[in-house]
Amino acid sequence: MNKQFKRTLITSALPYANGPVHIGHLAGVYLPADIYARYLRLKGEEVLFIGGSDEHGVPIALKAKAENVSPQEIVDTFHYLIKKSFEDFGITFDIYSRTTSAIHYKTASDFFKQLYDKGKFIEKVTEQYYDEEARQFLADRYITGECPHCGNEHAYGDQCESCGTSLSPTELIHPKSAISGSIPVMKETKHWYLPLDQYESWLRQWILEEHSEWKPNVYGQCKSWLDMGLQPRAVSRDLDWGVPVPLDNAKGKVLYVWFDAPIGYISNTIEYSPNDWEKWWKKEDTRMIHFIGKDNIVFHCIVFPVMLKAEGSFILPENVPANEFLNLEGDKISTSRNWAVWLHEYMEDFPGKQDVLRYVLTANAPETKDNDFTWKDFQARNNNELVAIFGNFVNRAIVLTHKYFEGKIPPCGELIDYDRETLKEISDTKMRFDNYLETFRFREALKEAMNLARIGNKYLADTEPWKLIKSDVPRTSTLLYLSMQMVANLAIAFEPFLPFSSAKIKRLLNQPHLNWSQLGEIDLLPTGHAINAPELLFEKIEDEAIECQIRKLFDTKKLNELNETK
Ligand code: B3M
Ligand code: ZN
Repeated sequence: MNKQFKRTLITSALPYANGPVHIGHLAGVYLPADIYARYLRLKGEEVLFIGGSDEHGVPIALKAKAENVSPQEIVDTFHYLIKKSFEDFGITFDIYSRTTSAIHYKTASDFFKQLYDKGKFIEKVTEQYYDEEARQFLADRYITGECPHCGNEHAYGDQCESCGTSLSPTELIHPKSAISGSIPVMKETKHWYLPLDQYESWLRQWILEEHSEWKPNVYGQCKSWLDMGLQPRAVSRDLDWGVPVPLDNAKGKVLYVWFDAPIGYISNTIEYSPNDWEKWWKKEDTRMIHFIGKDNIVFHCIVFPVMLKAEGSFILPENVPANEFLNLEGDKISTSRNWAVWLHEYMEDFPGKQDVLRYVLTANAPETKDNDFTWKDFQARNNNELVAIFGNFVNRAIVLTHKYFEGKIPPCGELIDYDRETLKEISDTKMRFDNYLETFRFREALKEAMNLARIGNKYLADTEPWKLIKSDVPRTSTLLYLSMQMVANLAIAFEPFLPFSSAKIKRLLNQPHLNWSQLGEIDLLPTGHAINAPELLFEKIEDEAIECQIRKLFDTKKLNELNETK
């Protein structure tokens, strides 16, 4: 299907506001979404990039109980911390809002009500654990007990974190309420279910037939869900934290967090643009793209589309380029075990070096398989690639232009074969570049951008203008003319990936107006144009700084081991 789209709605998973964000979030979701948004904007396309905090769900309610504060206090703390981290790293959301906003409550309840009125839900009464002391039903996470598989005595009703098995609360041996510590009893409760099974054949057609271009990891996961057969899913919970179920007989019931959270994309669009939000959600010529991590695939490819389809007036996602996971120094990133590089801590330890992390995380993004972040690799990529190639080339070209031509772009003489070959390499790179960006292959795209810097670096190393200046000024002039055009090209090519560095190059070039369509051109800076004094783009990261980070992780590991043996 070759649809013509007029605008692109980019959504990125709403992080739970119960902890800060780390490199795994950035690499898996927010950097790719931001690169894509920046790329489309640079091409002059109409884009809306939606972000926000997911502030409901049992873990948040539990954390609040444990810390003896209200859930609202928890989400307030983390919402602002997360928002700040995204700003620091240059993630260009058009809006970053939250699911505790009044507009979200209204949008989510209206959505539920719509489906309810249209008869899209089924009602079911089931038996669930109930805490008679606390007088409330217990969400799976609120029940702890012994894992039937490994004997861990602190397993949760939905999962044993020790052996990783998914559980249902009735499988726990000696179940206990996490609220009062009492032994829960079974009691009847009514909930509303979305009958996913009724949408199975439609989903098969829509995903498996019409979207075979989705990434293999996404397509494969959808196929296996569909092949296993879908079941009705409850969209409500017995809980006191969340959007209340908007029905008369539903006291103490809220919308299931995975029902309200994706509606957050809609609420945030309404908040951003109350008068014409519908064009983003209801027009066939809008292309919606969901950026998420692999654990969210079923919700974005199956559950949310079924909700949208059942409502009937909304568009469906055109693509869901989900990523795999990023590990840290060989281990799974874990918030509870503090095994992470937190973005706000990185900002303290490496001020001004956001682009270095953006670079490393994109170069090593878990696009097709899980990947590993190591501090040694971080250092090597900074020192050997950003400093030695990209930074070195830009700096040399600017320094030499100052030294030999008083900081003005010199005239371009006749080109020789070597120049033409170099320019050909640049245009070949550009051809591949756009294709990679269009198809969400950002690692490859970044490699091509870096390749442009390599071409420039090699051009100067091969032609040695610092020697030639003594014997051949006109040839030196041509070399530096072309080199400076390459520098301008780098400012364009790197802008989606390393926006801070790109802005700096533009400042050094004294040329704020460079746009995407000019990529590959060699008359971006006219002869006689004055540039600014050189400044380094990147600096070497010393062993000491890296060792310090590794030590910090080592200490965390020791502490975790100590806690685990207790
Ligand atoms: N908060 C899960 C997560 O952060 C969830 C995403 C919601 S997207 C609508 O992995
Ligand atoms: Zn277990």
